[in-house]
Amino acid sequence: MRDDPRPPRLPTSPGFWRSPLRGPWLTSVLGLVLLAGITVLFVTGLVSYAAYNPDLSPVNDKTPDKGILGFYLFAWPTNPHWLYRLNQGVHVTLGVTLIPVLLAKLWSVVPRLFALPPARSLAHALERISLLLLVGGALFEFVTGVLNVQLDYVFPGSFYPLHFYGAWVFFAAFVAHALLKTPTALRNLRHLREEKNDLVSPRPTEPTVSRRGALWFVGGGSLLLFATTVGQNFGGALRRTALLAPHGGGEPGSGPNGFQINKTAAYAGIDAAQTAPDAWRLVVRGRTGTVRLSRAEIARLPLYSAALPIACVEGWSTPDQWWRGVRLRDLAALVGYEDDPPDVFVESLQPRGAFRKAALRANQVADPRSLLALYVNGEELSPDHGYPARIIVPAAPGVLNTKWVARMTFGDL
Ligand SMILES: Nc1nc2c(c(=O)[nH]1)N[C@H]1C(S)=C(S)[C@@H](COP(=O)(O)O)O[C@H]1N2
Ligand SMILES: [Mo]
Repeated sequence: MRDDPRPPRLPTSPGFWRSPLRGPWLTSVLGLVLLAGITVLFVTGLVSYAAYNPDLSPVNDKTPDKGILGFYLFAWPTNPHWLYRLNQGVHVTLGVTLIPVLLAKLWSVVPRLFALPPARSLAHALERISLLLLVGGALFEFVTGVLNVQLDYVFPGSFYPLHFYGAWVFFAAFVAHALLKTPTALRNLRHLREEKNDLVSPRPTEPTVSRRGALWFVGGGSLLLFATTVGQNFGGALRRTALLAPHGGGEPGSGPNGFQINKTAAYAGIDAAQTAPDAWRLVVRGRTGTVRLSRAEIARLPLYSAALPIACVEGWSTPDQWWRGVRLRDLAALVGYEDDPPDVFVESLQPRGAFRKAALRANQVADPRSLLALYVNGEELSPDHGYPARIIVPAAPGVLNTKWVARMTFGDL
């Protein structure tokens, strides 16, 4: 190895970057993994947004100014009942798993980010601007996503618009980048001999690990993140392996109500005096007027059971729980919608907070498994799971399963 008496000290100089691992092969392998992975993240992300039924009512829409970006929205189905659970589990678990690959990919091209001159031509300038959007967008999406899953959110403003608009900006740059680079990446993998390009250091240090070794290291990091995250999609002992997914609120404890809790009753500001049998009344409004029901009166209506999961946007979900309560469509019939259940607007006792109310679409109301549940797994709902009554709808995101329900307005959203 030649020893330069005056080693370059600025990152804009190619000789500053000395790892012998950098080169087209490593960058291409990582790039192709991200091409597949990020495409899945983008699609599951858009699907996840559609699952809120944002075009149904402003209360469901966390991104009201989306305009044309909502072009693809559709009425969210109720089948299969684990649809949102699967979609969001894939979105969050895959996102977390790809973090090491993203970091390794950025590391592998970092000399290029510093290269001078900043632009050799108009085309080159455009390419570099798109790279800035690509790198900035990727970091932004991963950081906002991880913060939403891991922490009580710390960004100014709501997570949803930031993550949603960020996704579109990022994905536009990503498509441009993938169109430009995929042919080269595939070519680089087919040629066994390393081609020289600007990623290969002109004065490499002695290698301490092979390129394949580096790839195993990145893959090992991904596997570790996967193994410590994926358990949040399951119940029981598997849940406890989800060391990296602490979110989801209070300790659920054991027994019939011993499954994941998002916001506890105390956190949501639910006062036990409001939910006491002589204080609480369910108000149901519709075509023929208003009906008020005590919990005992609801319990005397025909009750049905449905095995359905809770699946949160944060990526955790529970196995199917056994809910028992009145069918939403039977409640609709009480206020004048005998054969044509309409949309419903559900409000909870909760005084503030983004999820204290939600709208459900007619197809969700009509599904015979959609319940206003009083019981879970054979026991009264616990306060934290929504006592006196909560909504549970097949395939819907957790957000739409309103707890501590106070009022339901059918039709006329
Ligand atoms: N009133 C009210 N209902 C709510 C919420 C809330 O904050 N307030 N959180 C929702 C969210 S985001 C989820 S994931 C589920 C969680 O239900 P669980 O705590 O019974 O598991 O409740 C939903 N219902
Ligand atoms: Mo949630």
